[in-house]
Amino acid sequence: LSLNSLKSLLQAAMKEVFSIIKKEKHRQTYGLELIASENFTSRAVLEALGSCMNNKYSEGYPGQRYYGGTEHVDELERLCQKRALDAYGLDSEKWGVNVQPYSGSPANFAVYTAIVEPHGRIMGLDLPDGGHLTHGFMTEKKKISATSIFFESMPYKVNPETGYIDYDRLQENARLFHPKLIIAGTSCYSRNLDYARMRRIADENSAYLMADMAHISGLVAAGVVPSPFEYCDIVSTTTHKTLRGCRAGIIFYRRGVRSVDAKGKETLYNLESLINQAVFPGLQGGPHNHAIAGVAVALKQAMTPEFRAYQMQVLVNCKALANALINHGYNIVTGGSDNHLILLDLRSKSTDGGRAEKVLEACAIACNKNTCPGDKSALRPSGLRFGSPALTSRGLVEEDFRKVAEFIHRGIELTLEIQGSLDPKATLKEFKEALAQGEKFQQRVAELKAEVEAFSGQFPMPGLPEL
Ligand code: DSN
Repeated sequence: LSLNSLKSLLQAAMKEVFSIIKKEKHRQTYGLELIASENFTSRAVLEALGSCMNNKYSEGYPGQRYYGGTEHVDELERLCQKRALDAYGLDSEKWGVNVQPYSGSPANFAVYTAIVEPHGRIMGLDLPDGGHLTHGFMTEKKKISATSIFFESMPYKVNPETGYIDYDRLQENARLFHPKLIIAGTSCYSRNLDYARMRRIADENSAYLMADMAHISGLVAAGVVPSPFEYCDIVSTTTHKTLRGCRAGIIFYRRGVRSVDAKGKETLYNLESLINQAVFPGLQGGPHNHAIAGVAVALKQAMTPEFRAYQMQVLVNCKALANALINHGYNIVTGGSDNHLILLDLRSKSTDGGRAEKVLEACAIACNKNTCPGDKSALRPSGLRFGSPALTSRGLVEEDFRKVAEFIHRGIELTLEIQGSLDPKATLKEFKEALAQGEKFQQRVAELKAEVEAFSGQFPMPGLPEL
C-alpha cells in the first residue's frame, strides 16, 4: 500500500466510526440518561484515557516488569495506588490495592480464584433480588455466571414483602452452607447494606467478607453513605459508575493481623500476594495503562470538595425522583432510597419493565428493566431501575428531577395505552411492533421525545465537545 492509499483507508475508517460516535454523542446530549450504573466522565479523564499510555505493555507490577521502558508506567501505577488508598482514607499499613483489573467482573473473579478453592463456597445476593451476575448467578436449569460454574454458589435473598435484604435467612443459610466468602454487594438495591451484621455472619463461619462497592464507590469516597472498609477483608469496585472515572476495576485487600486467638496468637492476612498473583499472571496480561491513567485522574477529582457536593446532590436528586414518582401514583421497592438508585415496581400498574423500557427508550429516556422482589419470571421483569448519577453530572437539581419524573410518567401512561390497544396476551414482540408501526402512537412518541430532547439539550455535557 502506498502512503496515500493507506491514509485514505484510515480516513474512510475514521469517518464511519466518527459518524457513529457523533450519533452516540447526540443521544447522550439530548436524551435523559437514567441508567444507574452510568455516568459522564470528565474531559481530564478522557484525555488521560486517550493518551500514549495506551501504547505500553507492562506485564508485572511496578519495579518487577516483564518489559523494558516501564519507568513511567511504574510511576503512574504507584501514583494510582496511592490515590486509591487516599481517596478512601486508608492506611497503607493496613490496606493494599491492585489497580490493574480491566473492570469489575474480572476484579471479582480474581478475588474468588485468589481465596476460594475450586468448588469452594460463595454467598452473594441473588441477581433477581438486586445482586450482580458475578456474585454467583445461576437458575434452576443452568449455571449462568462462571462464578457458579467454578465455585458453589448459594444466594441470599431480599424479603419479598419489604424489599430489604433478609439478614436472618442469610445467617441461617450461612450456618448450614459454611461459605468461604460472603459478598456484600449489589447492582440494584436502593438501601445501605448492614456491613456490621454481615461481618458477624462471616465471622461465625470463618468466612471472608468482600464488598463489591461498584455502584456506590463514589458515594463512599465522598463519605455520604456508610463505608464497607471498616468491616470487610476485601473491597472491589469499578471506577466508572458513581466514581465517575473511566471503565476499569480496583481491588483493595487488608494487610496485617487477621485474627488473634484466645492465647494471643496472631494470624496474619496473606491476601496481598494471593490477589496480586490472581490478577497477574493468573487471569490477566498487560495492564491497561491508559485506563490506570484515567483512574488516577478520577481519584484525584474524587478527593475534592466539588466531588462531595456532587455526591450529596446525587442523593437528594434520587430522593426527589422517588418522591415525585410516588406522587404520580407509583410504588418504589422499599418505599424509597438511601443511595443513587430506585426500583420502580410496575405490578400495580398492570404493565412490566420490558414494555415500559421500550417506550421510554423511544422517547429518549434511557433506563433498564429489572426484576422486582417476588417476581415469578425473570423473563417478564416488573420493574424499572433509575439512577441519578449521570444527570446530576450535567447539573440537574431536584426541580429538574421532578420534571424528569413527569416525562417518565407520561412514557408509562403511553405504555399502558399501547398495551390497552392490544390483546391482553400480546407478546413483547407484538407490543414493539405496535409501538413502531402504530401511526397514532408514533406521533405521541415523537411529541414526548421532542420535549425530552429540548429539556435535556439545555444542560451542559461533561467530556470532550466533539467526541
Ligand atoms: N452492569 C452493571 C449494572 O448495570 O449494574 C453492573 O456491572
